This record gives sequence, C-alpha cells and structure tokens, in this order.
Amino acid sequence: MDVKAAVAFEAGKPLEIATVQLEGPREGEVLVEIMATGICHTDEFTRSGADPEGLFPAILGHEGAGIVRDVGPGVKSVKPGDHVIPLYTPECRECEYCLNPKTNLCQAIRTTQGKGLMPDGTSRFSFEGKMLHHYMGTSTFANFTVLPEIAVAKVREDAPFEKICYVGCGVTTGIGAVINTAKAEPGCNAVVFGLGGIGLNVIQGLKLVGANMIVGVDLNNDRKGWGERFGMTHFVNPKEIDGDVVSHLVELTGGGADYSFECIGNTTTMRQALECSHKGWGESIIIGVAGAGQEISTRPFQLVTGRSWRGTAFGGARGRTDVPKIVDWYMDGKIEIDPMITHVMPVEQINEAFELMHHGESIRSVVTF
Ligand code: NAD
Ligand code: AHE
Ligand code: ZN
Repeated sequence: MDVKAAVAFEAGKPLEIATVQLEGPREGEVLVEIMATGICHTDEFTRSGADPEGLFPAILGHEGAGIVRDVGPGVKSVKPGDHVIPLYTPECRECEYCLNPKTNLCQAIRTTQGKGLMPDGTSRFSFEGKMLHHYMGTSTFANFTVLPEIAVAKVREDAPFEKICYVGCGVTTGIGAVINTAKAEPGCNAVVFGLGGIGLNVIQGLKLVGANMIVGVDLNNDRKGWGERFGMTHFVNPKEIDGDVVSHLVELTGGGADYSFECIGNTTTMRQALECSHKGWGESIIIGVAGAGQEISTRPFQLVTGRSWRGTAFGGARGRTDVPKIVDWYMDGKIEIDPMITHVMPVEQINEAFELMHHGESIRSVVTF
C-alpha cells in the first residue's frame, strides 16, 4: 500500500514528505495506522548523524499511537480496531531478559531492530523500489507502519491519540526512571539535569513519589517556570552561579542528591550529575543518549565513596504491561500530559518541530497525519 511518510534520506538533512510503499503484516506482525506521533530528542540525535546505530534512508519516529488495521498469521493479543502504542522496547515475556525481574530490556528482536529490519530480517518499507530502514522497531513518522505483535501495547479506546502518543517514550521514560529505576522514596532530595520533554516527566515522577527537594538544572531560564509547574522546588542555571556547579548543588541539597537524573545526553553534565549525588549512597541515573565516540569519565574515588552510576531505557518499563497503566494514570488525572504538548502540527510541518526543539521553544511537538 501507499503511505505518507517523513523520510530521513540522509544524515543531517531535513526529513522529506514522500509517498512510500508498505507491505502488509507477515506472521506475528501487525499493521497500525499511526494517528499521532511525538518528536523526541532521540529522533533528532539519529537524524543528525550522531547515532552510531543510525541507518539511512529510514523512517524515524518512536513516540506514536494508533489503531490496528490488520494482523498477520498467528497474532493473538491484538485485533483490528484495537488502539495501541508502539514499543521500541518490546515485551515478549519469554526471553531471558523478560524472565529476569531486574531488567525491562527484552532482547527477542533487538538484533534485527538495530539493523533497521523486521524480525525476519527484511524491511516492509520501500521507496521507488529501494528498501527503507525501519527505526527503533517503530517508524512512527508514517501514517501506517508494521510492527511485531510483541512491540505494541493495547490501550483504552477513550484516550486521545494526540496526548497518549507521548506515553510511547517521554512520559514513561521520565516517570519510570523515578519509580522503576531509582525506586525513589518519599522525602528524597533529587537533582534533574535538563528540563525538556524527559526531565519534566522526571520531575512529575518525583512529585508523585513525594520527593522533598527537586532541583532542576538547565541553561534555558524559560525552563524554570516549566519545572515549577510540575513540582520543581529549586532552579539552577549553571551560567548564572558563581563557581563550580557541582559544589553549588552539593551545598544546596545539604550534602548531595539522593538521586540525580541526566536528561540531556551531554557527557559533561553526566559527570556533574554523578558528582552532585550524595557521598555514601547517592545514585545517578543516565537517561540522555550521547553521540558516537563520546565517553563518560570521573575519578573512581567518586564510586569508591559510595555513589552509583546507573542508566535506564524507557524508564525501566515493560511496555505491554506498564504502558496501559500509565495511560490509565493520565485518564484518571494522576499525571499530566496536556501542558507539555506545546505544539501540534500536520506531518508536512515536521521539520518545524525539529526547529522548535533546537531553539528551546517547545517541550513536545506532536505531528498528526
Ligand atoms: P529536550 O531537547 O526536550 O530537552 C533537553 C533539555 O536540556 C533542554 O531543556 C535544554 O535546554 C537542556 N540542556 C541542553 N544542554 C544543557 C546543558 N549543557 N546544561 C543544562 N541543560 C542543558 O530533550 P528530551 O526529549 O527531553 O531528551 C533528553 C535526552 O534524553 C536526550 O538525550 C534523549 O535522546 C534522551 N532520551 C533517552 C531515553 C531513554 O530511554 N534513555 C528516552 C527518551 C529520551
Ligand atoms: N542507538 C544509540 C543508543 C540509543 C539509546 O540508548 N536508545 C534508548 C532509547 S532512547 C528513546 O528516546 C534505548 O532504548 N536504549 C536501549 C537499546 O537497546 O537501544 C547508540 O548509542 O547506539
Ligand atoms: Zn524517545
């Protein structure tokens, strides 16, 4: 079938709207009509060429929501008409990883997913007879996409697509990092680096668990109001403090953060996040993804003296199990999504959404088809 897609033909170039061809679902696969998709900084990371796993040409996008329109042989858990959120972290419930309660990183299809292919090693997308790569197993920058059955979470039908698409990455990643990864306790002190689409959800998660001090760090002063809107208690702009930001944060938190979260993807702030965590017990959680060739460093003494450096993907969430619950939390008013979706636009304007992100003017842009 012909589908409308925003195609990344080359690294570093704007996306191009094109009519591309999509094959129907094969065994264990589903065809989903994407109704809305958010634009996460990870899409920009890959579009820019910084992603060591980036493949071109590709259909990017991993924060979508839509409706199942067809299923391949053997599909049992969803049917045409079901509302779903695509999962870049699938949940097969059978692999060694799914069976280990310590991780959400289902590995059932990770190898082919990283090669931009479906689990059978082929692509469903093509343009003018030439193969296009899938992306993160989701490719939501198209009005139809094909996904493995294990990579869709069935959600309630009264939830609006333009809002719940954000649960497909940002909301779950931020809140999940607090609840599933850090397992932050009521009364904890936390520092959040980067108050964008992910960091604000970390703040929302910290507020939910009853954190005491929630310090936000960002270079953009406009983010102060945004952080406060979701529960931030203190704001630090590193450009506006005298001296070293780590010492400042350690002093502000009375000895260091119980938990710190890096939501930027910058190896310098990753180090600062670790080093502002509390001696003896502080845990620093890396959420941001850093470009090809970049590495983190610190004095080993930071770890010897009891700080832990950790990381999280998709907020430690098991998608088919946890995503429907997070949608319920939103629908029940337990968490907020609407104010963070600052821009909604047709897919034809998708490059403007990337510009808004670059200029710090959006929290989340959502495109519709
Ligand atoms: P964003 O662009 O919306 O937000 C980034 C924020 O960081 C902005 O507010 C910006 O002003 C701030 N910032 C940039 N440089 C800074 C610096 N040096 N010091 C302080 N603040 C700075 O991005 P996002 O969508 O929130 O994504 C954040 C990061 O998380 C990205 O690296 C993204 O790829 C990653 N991510 C990871 C996961 C995961 O599962 N681990 C999931 C989603 C996103
Ligand atoms: N391809 C990059 C890594 C990118 C990355 O870490 N992705 C996160 C999700 S970011 C969502 O916005 C993730 O899920 N990681 C686990 C995994 O298996 O990819 C690189 O550096 O190669
Ligand atoms: Zn994302």
